[in-house]
Amino acid sequence: MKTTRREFIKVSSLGLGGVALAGGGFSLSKLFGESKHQGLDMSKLKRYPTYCDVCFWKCAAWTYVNDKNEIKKVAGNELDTHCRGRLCPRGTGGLGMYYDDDRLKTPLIRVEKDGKQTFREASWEEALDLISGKMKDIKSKYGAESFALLKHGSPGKHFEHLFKAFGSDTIAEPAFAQCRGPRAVGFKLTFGSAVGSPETTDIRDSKCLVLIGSHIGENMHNSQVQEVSDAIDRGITIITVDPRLSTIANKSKFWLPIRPATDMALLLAWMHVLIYEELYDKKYIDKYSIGFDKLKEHVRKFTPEWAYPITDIKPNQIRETAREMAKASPAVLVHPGRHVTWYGDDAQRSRAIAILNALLGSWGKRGGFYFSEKLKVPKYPHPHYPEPNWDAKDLSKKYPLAKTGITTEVIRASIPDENTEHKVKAWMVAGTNLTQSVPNKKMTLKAIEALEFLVVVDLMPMEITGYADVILPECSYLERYDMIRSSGWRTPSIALRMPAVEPRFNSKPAWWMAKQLGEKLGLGDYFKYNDYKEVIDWQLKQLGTSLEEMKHVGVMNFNRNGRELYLKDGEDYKFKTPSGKIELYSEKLDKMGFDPIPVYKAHEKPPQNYYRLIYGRAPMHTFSKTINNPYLNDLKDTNNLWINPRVADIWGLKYGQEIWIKNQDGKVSDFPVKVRITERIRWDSVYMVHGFGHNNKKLSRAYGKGASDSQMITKVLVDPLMGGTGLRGNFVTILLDNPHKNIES
Ligand SMILES: Nc1nc2c(c(=O)[nH]1)N[C@H]1C(S)=C(S)[C@@H](COP(=O)(O)OP(=O)(O)OC[C@H]3O[C@@H](n4cnc5c(=O)[nH]c(N)nc54)[C@H](O)[C@@H]3O)O[C@H]1N2
Ligand SMILES: Nc1nc2c(c(=O)[nH]1)N[C@H]1C(S)=C(S)[C@@H](COP(=O)(O)OP(=O)(O)OC[C@H]3O[C@@H](n4cnc5c(=O)[nH]c(N)nc54)[C@H](O)[C@@H]3O)O[C@H]1N2
Ligand code: SF4
Ligand SMILES: [Mo]
Repeated sequence: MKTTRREFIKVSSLGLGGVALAGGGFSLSKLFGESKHQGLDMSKLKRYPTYCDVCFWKCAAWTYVNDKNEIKKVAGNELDTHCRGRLCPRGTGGLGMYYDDDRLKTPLIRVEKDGKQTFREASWEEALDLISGKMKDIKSKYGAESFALLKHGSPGKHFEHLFKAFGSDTIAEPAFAQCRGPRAVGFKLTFGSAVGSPETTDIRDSKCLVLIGSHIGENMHNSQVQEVSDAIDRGITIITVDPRLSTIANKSKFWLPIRPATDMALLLAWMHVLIYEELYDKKYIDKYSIGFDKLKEHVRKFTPEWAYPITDIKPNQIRETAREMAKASPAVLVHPGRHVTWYGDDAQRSRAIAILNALLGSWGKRGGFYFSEKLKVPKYPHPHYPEPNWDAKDLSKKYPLAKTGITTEVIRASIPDENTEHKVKAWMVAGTNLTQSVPNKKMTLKAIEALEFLVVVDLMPMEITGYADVILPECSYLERYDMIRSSGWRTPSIALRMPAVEPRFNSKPAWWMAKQLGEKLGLGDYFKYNDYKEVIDWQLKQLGTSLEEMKHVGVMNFNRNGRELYLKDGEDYKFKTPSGKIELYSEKLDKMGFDPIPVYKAHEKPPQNYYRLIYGRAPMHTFSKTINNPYLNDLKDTNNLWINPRVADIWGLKYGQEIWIKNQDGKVSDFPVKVRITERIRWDSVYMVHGFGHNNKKLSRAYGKGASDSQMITKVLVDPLMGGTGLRGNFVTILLDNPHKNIES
């Protein structure tokens, strides 16, 4: 289907303006006023550098503070490649993380009172003594390895150091098995390198961009969105494959509304067209790859006519889009996506995407994938970490290509009646709302029930905190130092995060908690500094600058020192694969008993009256963590369920009607969700934005608003290569009446 080009969602237009326009008692307009600078006299404000923590793009920014030490604004740093001086709406609204009065305020300890469990306030000393005591206790009973760290983002890094010093490398985060792990594995197997974060996609110079379920524009990764927006202005061809007319699909030359779970068939058919119409980059393939003949034979039968009944995409559209890609080659990007844990064959689908890029000769080419360069920040000296007897990777042995811990395997090893080689007895959870971000909540809760101890470090009273024995309140990124941001990019850069104000309430930075715990555990040698800024200053001096200098600039960009950004014509290049070539056929996979070339395998279809549950991002929210943010909640306070008009007709639904959903395993949504009837979604699927449906009443704005996709994901399609948890194999049906009515009355 061809669509007309419309103006693409611009970061700037959705940025400050969007947030400032929001009404409500706690809106930015109140803080900023109405004029160009929202009524602020910028000359009267002091500014402090930071990098944004609302998502993992880590845009460098300035925090503006007035003479009463009130934060007035967070704005992009002009020097920064991640944001090019402009923050996305979430970044602009980041000060809501600071101003949210629902924040955790002081350490809390679970106690029993009159036969009921409750939290009581505690001093830091008491809470940290309790935690270090438990850590020692677990270590002496079961070994340090049995104390696991489940983490995400900045706080996790500080605790990782503590845990490794303590003797535990039982560490995992959702960024791997719930996010981009399959992509890293698929690209590494093929090119010997992953695409990293920020991705090494050269959208700036690309002529054709293919997006496979990657919804840039709703996925608001800042400079990536800006590059796409610029590319649209200069006339790039975009091909979007998505069962939903996403924002970017709406701006694409081609929207292919694929039947969900069948992308592999389309990828194989595209390879077929490129090879059999001789459109692929012959010189590139001859010079850099191995296994072409096997690939050619493999895809011989995967014609567009074969793919049509599987994917619902017409053969002429498959051919036409393949030719568009070839026309732009090598300045063409089949985007690898980011959240790619979909159907359990995700590493193989990522590999198919990598192979397609190889056929188009785009890896290492302008407008394709560039070679990034990153500055290595020297490690602050500390003794060697002790060698643990086992670690998280040992828990993931059945997934031979998992290069890092798998959250779900750490969780499984915490359940007594699961047959695992090692047992986990206690967790620290830092910066991850596990019950929302890891599927199969029932399993997570079973593990939590069996744990001897659970400590949660968070900013907000998120659901996971409700299960903790001890809760430690971290201060927000605007109130703390953190590690130096060092980015791999076209050119290397570093950025500083420093506090603009003192922590609110009785909250503390993660580095401080880690150091206190370290000292209580007799690991003081690993924390030989009084303040983390000493670590940063030492590191910056090794890099030829200093904390003082970085406070003035926030960001420092460096020249490239290593190889060139792109491959030169005919350049010899050794890929970091076993053969030194791009591996279209993988001997390694073959030896491991996996398909050496990706194969299409049919996935389960929705049963009658059920629809596949798909989900994604909204531009103004990050996962579950921003839903209660006063400013961002003003912009969007609930999600709704996208339903095709054909389906709405069958059920007699009206726009805006409240319904409940039930999945294939009988799981019913806690809260109702409003219906959005739209042609923008296929009839076999329903769609919602992830992160809503919070069930902790302490989140005054987020509680009970919308439905949680996570709650419906009880079935997990596990990737046999690397343990990724495919989340899109769940089906829901519609309940018109409140299923909780009797329980509530
Ligand atoms: N169903 C479903 N599951 C998913 C996804 C999905 O789309 N749908 N997406 C997947 C993807 S791509 C990813 S990357 C993961 C993301 O998974 P997570 O990173 O776990 O995402 P959140 O649910 O936002 O949880 C972040 C937690 O960190 C807390 N936090 C925020 N700021 C701070 C801070 O400064 N310090 C501390 N200590 N804590 C802080 C928040 O309050 C929140 O509890 O989820 C994955 N899981
Ligand atoms: N605003 C905002 N931006 C974010 C984030 C955020 O929380 N908020 N999170 C960041 C993170 S950590 C990540 S990992 C990325 C994730 O962002 P992306 O990797 O871009 O996307 P997903 O969330 O996986 O993609 C959802 C899209 O896939 C489509 N889809 C569903 N099923 C199928 C299918 O079978 N085939 C195809 N072809 N498409 C399908 C959905 O309709 C939807 O449009 O976003 C990042 N950017
Ligand atoms: S993309 Fe937005 S939320 Fe993410 S770091 Fe940048 S400004 Fe912050
Ligand atoms: Mo992610």
